[in-house]
Amino acid sequence: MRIESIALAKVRLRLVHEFQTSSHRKDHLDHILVRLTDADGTVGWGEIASPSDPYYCAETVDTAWLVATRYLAPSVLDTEAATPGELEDSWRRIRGHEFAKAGFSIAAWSLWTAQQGVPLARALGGTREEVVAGVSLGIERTIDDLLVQVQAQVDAGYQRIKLKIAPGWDLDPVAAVRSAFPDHDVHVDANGAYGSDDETFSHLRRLDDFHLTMIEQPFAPRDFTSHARLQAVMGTPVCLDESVVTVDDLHTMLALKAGRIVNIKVSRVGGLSAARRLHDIAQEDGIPVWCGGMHEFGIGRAANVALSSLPGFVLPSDVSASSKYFRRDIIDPPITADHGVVRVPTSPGLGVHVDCGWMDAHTLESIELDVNHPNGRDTTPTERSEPWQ
Ligand code: OSB
Ligand code: MG
Repeated sequence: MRIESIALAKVRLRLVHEFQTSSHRKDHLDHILVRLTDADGTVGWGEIASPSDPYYCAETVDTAWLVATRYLAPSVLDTEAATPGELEDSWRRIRGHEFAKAGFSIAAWSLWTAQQGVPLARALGGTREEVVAGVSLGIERTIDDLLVQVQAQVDAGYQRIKLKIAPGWDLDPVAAVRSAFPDHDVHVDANGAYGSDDETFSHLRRLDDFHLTMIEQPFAPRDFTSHARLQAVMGTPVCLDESVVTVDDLHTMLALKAGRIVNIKVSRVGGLSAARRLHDIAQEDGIPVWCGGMHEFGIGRAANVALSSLPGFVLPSDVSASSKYFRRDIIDPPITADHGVVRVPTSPGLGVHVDCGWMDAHTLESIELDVNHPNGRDTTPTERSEPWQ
């Protein structure tokens, strides 16, 4: 492939239900969609699913836009590559900015697999025809509100429920959900909100009573040693999310026994090749993995579904149906789940169709770069209907 043009669009979709983690609350998402076009006209779509604010990781939508327009797009423009990995090599010297890179990586894989006529999942080494999805539920104002949310998702067919926790919102909501849903697969995610003092350790150990599948990222991203200390005294498996960005991080986790499960997020690790590498290492070490999400629109979601079809993804992934998040997704048809199970697309490439009209109607800003406009030209739609629907 030789990339002839690159289009970037910052697109806003409102969430059907606002979402609160240990750090903040949000009711909409601004993701950057990446469209790479090859010299032969083949198109590949990707998604930069960075949060707007630097609370989950250091990146934001604004840093991603800067890095995408100033560094990533110029590095792929007019570059010849035989495989997605070769295109990813063109930005190897850029440090960090994994979310921005992931958007380009997904687009490169989408384009290449479309060109080869193979489904993305198969090209990645996926072996499953369907993947089991779980839902991730935010912190609610009251425990009753949370129980309503859990009931709605259980009614929708999901078998695995992940609950966000934070100091002050942990044992009581978890006890309430466990007693209402004694047989469901329940796990908790703290997004690094806890301090690592002795009192917190004894407090978190009490979660062992609720036979949770795992506790995800209780401590700060770089704090591998506290995760190792907690895992040594806790029966519930510790799962790392924010801590594992690179292959070295995974080796550190394994060497220190800082957890027993890994959440692999395409965005957090810088793309599909990196995600697959982490999967391969975890599989060699017998560590179960699952695919985490960032409330992706249909493009990023399709990439997550493809990744989740790899054999080491043995736990339910955060790849629930589009309808859990958006009234209408930017892909048509949207991603659906049947009893919490999502089918892996079998058509070539990403296997989803982007609804460009709906996307344009929600585009806040867009730019296109090609050999005649290497610095980009503004393509922001002038007639935007209602970016808030
Ligand atoms: O920690 O997995 C996380 C969303 C935003 C930031 C961090 C996380 C999440 C989720 C949502 O849990 C997962 C999803 O449904 O996409
Ligand atoms: Mg998490």
